[in-house]
Parts: sequence; C-alpha cells; structure tokens
Amino acid sequence: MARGRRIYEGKAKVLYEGPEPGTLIQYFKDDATAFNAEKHAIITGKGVLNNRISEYIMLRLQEVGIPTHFIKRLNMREQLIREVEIIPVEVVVRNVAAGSFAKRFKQDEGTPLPRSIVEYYYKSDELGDPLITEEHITAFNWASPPELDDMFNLALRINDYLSGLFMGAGMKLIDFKVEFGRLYTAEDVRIVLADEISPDSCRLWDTKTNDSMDKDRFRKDLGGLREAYQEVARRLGILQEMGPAEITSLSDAAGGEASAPDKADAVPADPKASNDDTKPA
Ligand code: AIR
Ligand code: ASP
Repeated sequence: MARGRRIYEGKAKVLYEGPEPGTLIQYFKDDATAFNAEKHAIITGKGVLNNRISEYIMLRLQEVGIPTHFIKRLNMREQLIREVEIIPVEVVVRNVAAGSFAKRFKQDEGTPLPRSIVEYYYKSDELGDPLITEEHITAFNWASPPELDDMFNLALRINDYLSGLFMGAGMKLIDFKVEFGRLYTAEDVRIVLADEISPDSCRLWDTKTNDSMDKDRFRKDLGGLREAYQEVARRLGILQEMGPAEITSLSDAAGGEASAPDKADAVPADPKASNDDTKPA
C-alpha cells in the first residue's frame, strides 16, 4: 500500500500519510519504553503482536457499537486508520489497584477497587503525563464538556466489554489506557477511540496465577515479554491466524538478537538490521 510522508513518530508507533485524504497508516515498532522513556529496549516481534492484538480488539469493539479510528490491518506491522484530531488526554480505567494507583494510595497491587475508577492524565512527555481532573480538561479546552461525557461513557463501555472478553480467555483486565480523537466528517464531528489497545496499554493478569501478561514484565524486569504477548494472542485465538512470515518475525533469529532481549539493560538491536518485509522502504 502506498505510504506517504511520515507525520508523527511516537515511542512505539509511527504515523504516515495514508493512500487517501483523511486516512493514515499506523506502523507498530518493536520499541518498548517505560517511565517516560527512561527505560528503553527493542523486543523483536512486539510490534507484530500488538498490531494483531489491537486490530482484534478494535474489531470486537466496533461490533458492539464503539466508534473507532480503525479501518483495516494492512500487513504485519501496519494498519489503515482514519485521521483524527487526538485529544491530549489519556483516559485510564482501573478495576484493581496496580501501578501508579497502588503507589499513590499505598495499596497492595491486586486490591480490588469498590467500583471501576476513571482517571485522566494530560498527554505531555515534558510534564510526565500528570494526573488531571475534568476541570483542567474543560478549562484548558482540551475537550468540551459533551466530548468529555462521551469519553467517560465510551471508556466505561470499553471496560465492561473488554473485561468480559479477557475473562473468557483466562485473563483479568486490571486497568488500561485509551486515547480518543475527533473525527471530522462532512456532517459533524464525533469522538472515536484512537491509538491502540494492546498489552502495552493494558494490565492483564492470568486468572489462575495472577502473572502479568503485559508491559509490566518490562517495567519490572520480569523478562518474557514477547512470550507473554504471544500467549495473549494465542488465548484470543489470533496466533492461530498468523502467517508463517509473522510467526518467523517473533523469533529472536528474525531480529538478530541474542538472549534476554527484554532486559532493561539489553543493547537495543539495530531495527534496520531486522529481516522484516514491512519496514519502511
Ligand atoms: N498506560 C498509561 N500510560 C501509558 C500506558 N500504557 C496504561 C498502563 C496501565 C494503565 O495505563 O499500561 O495499564 C495505568 O498505568 P499507571 O502507570 O498509571 O498505573
Ligand atoms: N509508555 C510510557 C513511557 O514510555 C509510560 C509507560 O507505559 O510506563 O514512559
């Protein structure tokens, strides 16, 4: 598929102009970062897995009426999406205390919350994504009150649906982060789910063992991140659909890396050296 100018590069993804006006191509990198990119590594195959997992989740959400930016997956690392104006607010929904929440309230990770809690963070690397309230969002015009209502309601609907979906696959949805954007059409502007939903943006615990199957494996130096993401894909029934090239891309040999690629101190492999047929030309 024809890919245009690179218009944005984030920590784990790159956006290119799409084949038609109003479309973009979202490319999934193998980079893993944590703590505002203080910690970084390349995890061979992560981008391929997240592309698949996020596609699967966006499609399931669309089926239950959640509007998203997703159009279709193009290849191993790319998906075609609608261009939206990203609202600079990260919406986090929590079901169980973990991560920054557990730290803030001095709770043990794993403590169930009395109900699902929605939080907002201002999307700013410079400020370290600070926790904000509805007041900040509307006062600074990051989103209007009706847009904020839509984001809140959509986030809770996504939580309800995904909690069930993951539960059915042997995983607990502890918390997750979503981003929304404004989709402009000839008739109106509406709020749609954007970015990605993957083990980079969710906490998923194995129902039986409570083992982390998400980016906490990287944040906490637990190792086995790719294997965990692969297991998430397997349980969702996605791995079974992957082609031989995709499966090969998940092995260390594909990325030319030695052992323990997901250790914090691992030397990142040169991404240009990886044998990946979907890399930008
Ligand atoms: N998240 C927040 N910023 C970036 C990401 N990926 C996600 C985490 C976790 C949830 O939001 O992956 O699922 C809450 O993160 P934290 O660090 O605030 O506890
Ligand atoms: N992705 C963010 C970062 O690079 C935060 C995180 O997921 O921990 O710092």
